[in-house]
Formats: sequence, C-alpha cells, structure tokens
Amino acid sequence: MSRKWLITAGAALLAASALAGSATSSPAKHQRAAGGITLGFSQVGSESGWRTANTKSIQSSAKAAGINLKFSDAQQKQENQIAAIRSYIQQHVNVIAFSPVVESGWDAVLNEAKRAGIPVILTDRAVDSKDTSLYKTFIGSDFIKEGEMAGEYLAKAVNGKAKIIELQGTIGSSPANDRQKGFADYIKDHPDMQIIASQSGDFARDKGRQVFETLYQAHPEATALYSHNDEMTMGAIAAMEAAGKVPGKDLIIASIDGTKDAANALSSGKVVVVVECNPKFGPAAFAAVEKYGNGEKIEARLVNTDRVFTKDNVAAYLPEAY
Ligand code: GYE
Repeated sequence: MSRKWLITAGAALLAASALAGSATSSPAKHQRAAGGITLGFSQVGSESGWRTANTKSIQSSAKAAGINLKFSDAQQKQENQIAAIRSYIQQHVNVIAFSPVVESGWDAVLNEAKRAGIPVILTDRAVDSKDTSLYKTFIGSDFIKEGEMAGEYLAKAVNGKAKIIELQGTIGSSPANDRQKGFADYIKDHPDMQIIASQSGDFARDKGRQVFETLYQAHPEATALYSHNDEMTMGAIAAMEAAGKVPGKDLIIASIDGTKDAANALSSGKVVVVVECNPKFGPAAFAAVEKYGNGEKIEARLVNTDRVFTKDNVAAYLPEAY
C-alpha cells in the first residue's frame, strides 16, 4: 500500500473511499485532499513554560510546513486525549501526533487508529505499549539521561553529600519515571546522597510549591532539591523564601527544562544546574511526517540533543530561553 498521502491523492479519492467507508477503512481514505495534509495533535495541557514553548513550536512549524493543524489541549487528562484521538480518527485526518500524558493505557485507541490506517507519531512522551507497530516514530528527549545529568551536577555541587527532597513530575508519565530512575541510578554510587522524601508536584508551579512546603516542614534537615521540571522548581523556591531560607545556600537545587525563570534563578545563584529538555522540536517532527508521507523510512526513535546549563554558560543561553 502506497504511503504517498503527502504527494498524491486528491478529493476524488477521498470521496470514493468515503462511499465505501466502514469502521475498518483502508489507508486510501486518509489520503491527502487537494488542500494539503491534515494533522490532528493532542497536547498534554499547558502545565508549564516548557509546554507553552512546545505548543508554540508545533503550531508555528505546522504553519511553515503548510500543514492543516487540528490542535487540542487535554488539560493533563488521559480520557481527554483518548477522546481527541478518536475524534481525529472520525475526521479522517492524514496523521495523528500526540504527547501521551502517562505511559500506559493506549493500546485500544492506538489499535483503532491503526485499523483506520492513520499513522501515529509520538511527540515528547513515550508509551509502554509492547506493540511498537502502533506508532511510526517517537520524537523527544532521553529523560533517563536528563536525570543522570542532574544527579552528576548536583553531586559535584554538594561534594557527594546531600539529603535530598525530590519533586516528581506527573505520576505515570515517561519523564517522571525516567528522570526518577536516571537520578536514582546515578546517586547509587554516592552513599552520602540520599533521597529523604519524594512526591509528585504534577509538573505544575503551585502544586510544586505546596508539595515542597509540606515535605520541607516534615524534613527540615533537607539540604538539596531535585525537581523534575523548572515550573515546580520555581514553586519550591517561593516556598523556601517564604520559610526564610536561602535557595542556593540552605538548599542546593538541580532542575530540568530551561525556562527563562530557571535560567534567571541560575544566574542569581538560586539554582545550581538546569539540565535542558529541548521543547522546540516542531520542525524536526514535521520533517519526519513529510519523510514518512513521501514513502521514505523514518527512524523508530528521534532523540533531541539536550545541553546542561550552569552559572558558567547561562549568560549565553538567556537570550534564547523561553
Ligand atoms: O519537562 C515539563 C512538562 O514532557 C518533557 O512536561 C515534558 C515535561 C517537561 O510539563 O515541564
């Protein structure tokens, strides 16, 4: 079956297949109409500065590529994402892309897309489906590596000795699972670095503030914070300052993402390291869509390159921070 929905096809074909339409329609049904290709995108939500930058990148690069983007925000709810994907299937979009809020529970809806002949691309977050034929590619960061880097730079800053509070991301999400694992694996070799409390702040600023406040009250002996994203870090900094503590002195902080707020906190010494998670991969995602549509082979995994920011290189990064 030809995959040339980007370059062939047309309205006649669409009409013909619509006449023959059934629940298990053929890929021809989703061939490109005269007006270009339509991509249905289900975004996790708008929980963080990272997410806002990611949404902007997806929207502006869809525009630049001449793709008709149908966009929906799932407000961090899996059922909303499943509903959005089902509606894209019903609308016979040419391709579906989504950033799965959690890793598990996608097989049924992904099988529906597969039966409808609509290719699916995972952006940013991964799924744990055993059947990898349910999606064409994954594009995003290596979250385990991000956790390891956070561990490595924190270990250096505290000379291998810290009582750590960990703020986890959304429970069951691939970045929370992998950032926890990467960090824990790294500090295994540092017996004087212990995680004394760990809880989810759902990647959100105010939740991060509240959770940190509670954990720190219960564990005033904490000397470091490892936070799975900058948004929660900023919340925790607010809680530390409200408690009369000095971030960067009383607590040494490692964070992940690269938002402008976190870059500023790095410049002023409140945060010691920000491991980058690059949100601006819209162009790379659409290049993969185009390649696939042209019938070319695409890699099963496209991994973004992430940098590490410290006080030594943050000034050069600040102008591009989001
Ligand atoms: O780090 C966080 C966002 O999935 C990598 O989600 C993404 C994470 C990112 O809310 O800020």
